[in-house]
Amino acid sequence: MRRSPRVLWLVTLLLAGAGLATGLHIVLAAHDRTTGVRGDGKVFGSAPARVFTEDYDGPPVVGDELTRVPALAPLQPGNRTHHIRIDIVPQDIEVAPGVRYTAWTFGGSVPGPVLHVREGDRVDFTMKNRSASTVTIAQPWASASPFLADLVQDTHHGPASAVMPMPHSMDFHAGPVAPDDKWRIVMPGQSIEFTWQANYPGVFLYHCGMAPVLQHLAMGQYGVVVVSPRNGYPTDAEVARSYVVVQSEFYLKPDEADDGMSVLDFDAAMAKRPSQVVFNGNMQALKTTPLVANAGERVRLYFNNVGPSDGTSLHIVGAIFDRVYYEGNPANAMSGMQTVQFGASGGGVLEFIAPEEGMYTLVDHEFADAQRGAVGYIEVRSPSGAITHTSAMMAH
Ligand SMILES: [Cu+2]
Repeated sequence: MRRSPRVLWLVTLLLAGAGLATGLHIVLAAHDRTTGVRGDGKVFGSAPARVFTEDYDGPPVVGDELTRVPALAPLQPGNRTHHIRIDIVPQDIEVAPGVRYTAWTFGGSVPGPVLHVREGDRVDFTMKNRSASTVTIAQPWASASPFLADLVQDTHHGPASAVMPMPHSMDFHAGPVAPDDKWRIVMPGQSIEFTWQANYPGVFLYHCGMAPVLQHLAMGQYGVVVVSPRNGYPTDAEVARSYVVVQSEFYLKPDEADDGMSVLDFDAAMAKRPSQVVFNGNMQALKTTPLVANAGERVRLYFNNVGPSDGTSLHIVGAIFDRVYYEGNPANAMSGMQTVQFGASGGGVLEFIAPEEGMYTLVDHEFADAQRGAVGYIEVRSPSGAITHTSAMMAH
């Protein structure tokens, strides 16, 4: 068993988690929770989270609103309540050519599923910590969610089931709630249910909040929630194509006990020296499968820079961000930006007009990070969608 050397520190972390969880429960008892709807439609306050055990071994991701990057689910008209499940499952995945590690994931991939809701929607969320059992992530459950159907098509991760018992939690940046209640620690085999209201539009991070958070983020526990504005963005009618792009860092080193695998290099994470910086969870994701647009189209990116510890200077070689809604809020509109900066966990909606046929490069203009992998291609075809032009790929 290649993981036997890790058993000791896993047990140590489990004990630390149990101690922290007990502390949180004491804090919870002192809270008074009231529910209120404000005049502007925002809701603050919801029922306490419920931690329980369930005999559930079904699909790890359930909900029509959940997709795999770069896809975004369509929205139904009006406000609604979304009943979604995203379980925690460890998976062996590849993040760069020849670099595989046992990721801690939400739903089976890094990043986890993209959730799309509308401002004012409610999310009824369920999550089971299945880190102690083997979970098959795609088949036979592809119909449970577009995310799982998309994952069957994934050509980059090459996921394989893994077991790594560990306490985890879920923190939705999109949900303003008491973190010591909703984001509480869930032990292996336990489940949690809670509700939150999408009060603000934006492109929000979600992630595990178990200490040390740096470790759980670096291991792959993150994804994004897109909350579309109640009244849309001013440019909605002009947008021809939309994509979700998530930037994140990995801190990996070869596993001395297994020459086929890598493991977390926590010293490198503390020193902010990533081994890879990638778009959509894999160094090759947007290189071998470029985003596509036709010349003249307005293209929208829903972007989040996860970190866990580094910012980004997002740029497209050959294009200008015609309109940017910083953090994804239509009130934060900016125009004509060459480069947009995002700190760790920051996001936004960025639009550009595809100038003419050719191959464009999405890049973190902090070029040490581009060297580490933060490069993706946007293939712009002719206005009719035909490819009539062959270009040499720029070297980055
Ligand atoms: Cu975690």
